[in-house]
Amino acid sequence: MNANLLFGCGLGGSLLLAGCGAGKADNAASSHKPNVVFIVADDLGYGDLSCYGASAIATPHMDRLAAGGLRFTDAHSVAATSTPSRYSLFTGHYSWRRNDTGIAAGDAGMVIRPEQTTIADLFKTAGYTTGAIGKWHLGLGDKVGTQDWNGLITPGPQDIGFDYSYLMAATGDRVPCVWIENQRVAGYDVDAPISVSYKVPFPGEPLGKTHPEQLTKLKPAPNHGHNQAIVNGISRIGYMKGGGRALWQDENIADTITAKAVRYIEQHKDTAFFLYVGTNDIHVPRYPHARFQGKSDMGYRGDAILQLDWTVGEIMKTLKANGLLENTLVILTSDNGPVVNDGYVDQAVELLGEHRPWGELRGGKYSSFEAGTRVPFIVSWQGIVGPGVSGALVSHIDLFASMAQLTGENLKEGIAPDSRNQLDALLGTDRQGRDYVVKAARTLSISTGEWKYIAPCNGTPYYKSTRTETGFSREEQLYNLREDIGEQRNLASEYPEKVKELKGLLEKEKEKGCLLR
Ligand code: NG6
Ligand code: CA
Repeated sequence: MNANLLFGCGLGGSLLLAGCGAGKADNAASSHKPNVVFIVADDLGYGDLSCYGASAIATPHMDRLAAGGLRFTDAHSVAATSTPSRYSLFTGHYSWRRNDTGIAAGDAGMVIRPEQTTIADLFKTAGYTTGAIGKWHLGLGDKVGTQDWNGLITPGPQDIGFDYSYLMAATGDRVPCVWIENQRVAGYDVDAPISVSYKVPFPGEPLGKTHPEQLTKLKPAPNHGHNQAIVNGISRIGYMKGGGRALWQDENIADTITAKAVRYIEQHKDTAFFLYVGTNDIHVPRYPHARFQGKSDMGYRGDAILQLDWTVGEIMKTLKANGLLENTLVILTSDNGPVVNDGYVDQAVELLGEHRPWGELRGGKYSSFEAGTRVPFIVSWQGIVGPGVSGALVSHIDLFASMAQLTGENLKEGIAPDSRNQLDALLGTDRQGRDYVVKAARTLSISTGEWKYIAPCNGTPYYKSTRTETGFSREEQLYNLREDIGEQRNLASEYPEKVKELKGLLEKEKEKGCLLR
């Protein structure tokens, strides 16, 4: 079949309008289906980019992406922390329907089970080659604590649709602190076999709490944990022994992820590819490369934003250099909202100044208030999308079904059950998007463009350690986001009908299962 027909004008709705309707079908035409790149930043806040209003920091590369593409103002991750957020993005299944999708330990078994169909499987079925690079945080291996870090770790990304993977198992602040390439430790050091435990320390191994003098790069913040295994002068969550030459250097993490992503693009430029890049920036421990240290006025948190911006710039530069911009859909977003102090003494709080990582929103990472899940979201596809700003209500949950539409695949019953095709919203021809989005923290919330309801729960309203307003309350909460984007006035008692309506929608969603812990 003529690919130009399929992907220039033949897809009906979306591309017909976006591509051919705009008279730019030729730009979309290529010998194969459009490449797709998801860049998922970590803990990047709604207000952390200059294109989203930040003035204390400049993010020129991400701004350029936004200026040439579509910048969304009402886009949501499914959850306010990483594991459940990424789980939903990859599976099109609400993480809160399961009780085992909470923040994964570094030795967690793979949260997405091999029998599940992921967005990577979808792309593979559509003839793509698929890659996952960077932060994973979805567990590896079968069951917690059973991985052999010295051999093949299985099941893994290959069992859920990724042909290639180069990953950190969990987070920068969790052991094991090694890269895992195609389910084996990259650069494995035979002289330093690896053991990992989240239960007991290894005798003789230095810990943050017992050997603070070895914390040459970052110290854990009081009352935040992060005082266990010391790797590379930084103490982590969890215990680890060995690794030797395979251990990562935190200052090189962004360079490594960027280099791997660049190489992936270069190697696959002649075939349709789907690439997921999970950046480590701007999660803790923030320890950017010397090139970025001190380059913002905000300490390492700001420097990490600049480093992230550079990563995005390098990826875009590579697409451009290989002539791929007109045949590649790029989505840049964040897994959850921002946090300033998340466990290390890095002066993020002291040097924040006027910068508001959450923009005009309330709350942050972990929170049911908007900043927990309303995230930066930029769609770029030269000649097809934008430029512009879209207020359409969109959610990561819909990426799966939207990519099915993009690639011309039908989703079988039961696959990505919570995902809906919103390709037109992603490409900008529909400026409405969803009727409502459901977001998870300790409790669920639901918002239409205008109204927001937060279900009552018994969580604490304020996390002292991270200084987060959680939005958790035993009372029902209703906010009018059009008039009160900062969620200051609870209108639940004034608008009981609205509460009933939103609660009803939420209850209906929950009928298909809710095991939120
Ligand atoms: C928390 C960690 C936090 C961060 C988070 C996961 C403590 C006290 N805090 O448990 O530092 O690692 O988990 O963040 O341990 S996420 O963005 O990957 O979900
Ligand atoms: Ca995160």
